[in-house]
Amino acid sequence: MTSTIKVDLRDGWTRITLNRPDRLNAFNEEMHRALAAALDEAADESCRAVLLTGEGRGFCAGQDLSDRVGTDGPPDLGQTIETFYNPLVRRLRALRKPVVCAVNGVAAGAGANIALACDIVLAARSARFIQSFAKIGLVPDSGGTFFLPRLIGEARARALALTAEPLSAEKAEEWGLIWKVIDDDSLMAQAEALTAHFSTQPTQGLALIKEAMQASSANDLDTQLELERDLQRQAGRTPDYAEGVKAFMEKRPAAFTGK
Ligand code: T3D
Repeated sequence: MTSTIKVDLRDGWTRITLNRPDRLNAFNEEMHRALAAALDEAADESCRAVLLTGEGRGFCAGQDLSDRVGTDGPPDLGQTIETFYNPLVRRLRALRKPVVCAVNGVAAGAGANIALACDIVLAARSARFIQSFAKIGLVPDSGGTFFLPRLIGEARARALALTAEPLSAEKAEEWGLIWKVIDDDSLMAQAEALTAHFSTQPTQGLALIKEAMQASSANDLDTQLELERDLQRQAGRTPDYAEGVKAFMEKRPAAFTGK
């Protein structure tokens, strides 16, 4: 049987590919479980960066809707959100290393918001982002109502969520929803190069940057300043910080170990 997730272990980083291309990599329970396991493995310190992408012409079409027909009575969608989607977003955010997302094609429903939960989103020029939920009577999940207004402002967030209109990758970049649009045929090479680069960088420091950025949405300036102080204290105690300063003074590239 074909695996719903492909995991490629590279030198210091991991590429995870959603692998249900016939369904545009829509999520079923098996894929959720396999992805959770892959991300748990990527939490190991031997992995210093993660690349998430999709197989075929789509990145991810959200929930596999064929699993939602023919049930007796209305399904308890809160249950799947609680069991699968919320833990997935929390896992991505909690990984103490950069997660790059290469959106290789359409990202719809939860698929769009899972991309936004990653640290850096690169998208193929042909990709589209669709908050499909309204079309089927649902509410954006997987952090959509959190990420969208923060990234692109409430007016655009509300319109995307209420209309379910597709947003082109170019517009997504222009609006600040994602980091960069890349020509389709260079997307994977550039995404892999960026992830490989992160795997050679001061991993503890990058994890602390992630932590600071994440906390800022809920904090006022004073609280954030205090957090920065505390995180800087931690960063300053890492061997990679010592190496970074030494390498700078010796005018040579730093040899970070991720410690
Ligand atoms: O239920 C819960 O647990 C609650 C959680 C919900 C989270 C969610 O994500 S809800 C939102 C679910 N997703 C959608 O509503 C998106 C549905 N898909 C689409 O609107 C379109 O497929 C796309 C706009 C994404 C792409 O359109 P297009 O024209 O490029 O491709 P297509 O022909 O529609 O899709 C290709 C195939 O994938 C097709 O199968 P076929 O006809 O070749 O056998 C299509 O049925 C299948 N597919 C695409 N998306 C899904 C799907 N099959 C099942 N579920 C899907 N989400």
